[in-house]
Amino acid sequence: MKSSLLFVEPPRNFWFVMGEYLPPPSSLLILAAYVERELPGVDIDIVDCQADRLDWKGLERYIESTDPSIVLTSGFTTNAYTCARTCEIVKTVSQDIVTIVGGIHFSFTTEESLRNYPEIDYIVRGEGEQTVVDLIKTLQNKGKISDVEGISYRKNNTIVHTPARPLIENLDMLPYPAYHLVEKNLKRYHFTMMAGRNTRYMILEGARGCEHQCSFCTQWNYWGSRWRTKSAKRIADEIEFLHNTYGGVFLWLADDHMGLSSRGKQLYEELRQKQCKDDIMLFFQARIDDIAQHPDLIGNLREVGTYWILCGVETDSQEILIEYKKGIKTQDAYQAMKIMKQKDIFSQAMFVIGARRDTHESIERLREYSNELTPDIAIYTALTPFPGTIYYETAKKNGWIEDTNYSNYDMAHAIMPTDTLTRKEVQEELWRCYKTFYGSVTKNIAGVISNNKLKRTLYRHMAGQFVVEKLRRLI
Ligand code: B12
Repeated sequence: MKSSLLFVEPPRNFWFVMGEYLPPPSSLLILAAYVERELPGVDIDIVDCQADRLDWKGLERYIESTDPSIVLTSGFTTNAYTCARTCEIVKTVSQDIVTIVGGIHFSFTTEESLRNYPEIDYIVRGEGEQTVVDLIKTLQNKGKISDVEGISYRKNNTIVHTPARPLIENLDMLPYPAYHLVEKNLKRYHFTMMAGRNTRYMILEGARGCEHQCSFCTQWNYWGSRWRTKSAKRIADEIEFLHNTYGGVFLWLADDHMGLSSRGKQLYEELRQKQCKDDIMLFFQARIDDIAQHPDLIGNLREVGTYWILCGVETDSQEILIEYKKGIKTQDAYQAMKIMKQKDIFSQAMFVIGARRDTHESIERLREYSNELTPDIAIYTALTPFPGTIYYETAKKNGWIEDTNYSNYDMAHAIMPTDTLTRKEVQEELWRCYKTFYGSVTKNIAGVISNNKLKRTLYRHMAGQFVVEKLRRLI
């Protein structure tokens, strides 16, 4: 079998809550880099429909004209249908093209996805690099598919799941993401609200998984309850490489949390030796307890380019935090916000509404709490039962899930009611959260004319994108 691989980032809807942006297809770039290194004779192409402005018809034409032997695509729950649609288009072009999908959503819904989408040939479960290389080689050599660990597929009328593949122990062995395969698009990747329209946006990965077990999150479960990190040196080298080679400025570290205690200091030591530290805008996610315990490290990381930190505050209710298995105290949030302010870091706080015990009153308290915390930006989300989470299992068992259309699983749509609120009321409460935080005229005027450039951009952008109005329309 000839081998030419086409990685597809399908046409997608963006998450309007964060305004206008165009992200690089990070999962595909990370995966493609490994395949390119391990299978040097194979042709590899990446088509990014967003950046190339291709709609579904355009993608079909692209596939027809490039005639790949294998098409690979990736998605998470809310955009999984775009992967299925990609595979469907592939099969209309030619039944002979093999389709492979991977990522969190498909890994947790293998049976359902293979049943619903006959156009998907193989699902790669979990960590993709070694499995996909093994699968491609096996397809090339017409080998025994059942010997490939970590895949699910249909055989006759049954669905076969081969045993899970062990995780890669040393993430430093992974190559740098294959940005050279999307070089013509580099100038297009941006995140207006976070860094401005013309600032080059790149995503890199420093760790996989999480050692915590939040009940609404898929990540820890997906990565086998482990947190594996690249070395601080490797992360700093990768940052330097992306900046020096491709001009990356707004660099988004994809890790689910920074892990300040275990690598904050080392990362600082490594980055302070790099010249690029003065030119980059580093973004990462961190836990509020971790920030509260390490004010100095936050200051250090500010010195080496960190300018925006996202943290999950979730709720003001200690009971709900316990239900979420979050392992933080509401008090940590005050401390964390204060530290970020002192250290001149833009703070993004994430909140969740719609827990089973949430009421109008409890959500009102959450609104007051989020206002009191005064993060630079507050993002409110509706509790979403992503397949693979503890919450999904509980919600499914109890019949709480009212909306089964995965494309709405974007955390801006209410999917479940609570004990006392209908789903519509949860949606309405979500809108009220944004209205309260961003709707205040005084605050908006202060934001739009703020001395802080980021704050100015944010408020102008929020107003320009009509985010509050878009949320109202979801009710
Ligand atoms: C960067 C990022 C974004 C970027 C864009 C990412 C992109 N390139 O499209 C932005 C900011 C736009 C974004 C938006 C959203 N995101 Co986001 N995002 C991430 C983040 C932080 C990193 C993604 C990444 O590059 N990971 C690194 C790669 C290497 O990991 P990976 O994707 O898992 O891929 C590996 C394997 O899964 C597998 N694999 C994956 N795909 C494929 C495909 C094939 C063919 C194969 C063989 C293997 C394979 O191989 C890879 C290497 O081992 C992740 C968290 C995380 N750490 O992954 C969240 C995450 C994916 N996002 C999430 C969510 C919920 C969202 C939003 C809905 C809302 C929100 N609150 O942020 C929006 C939706 C946007 C939309 N409408 O599409 C959730 C998804 C949960 C779920 N189960 O669906 C995650 C997991 C965060 C979390 N902790 O819950 N996101």
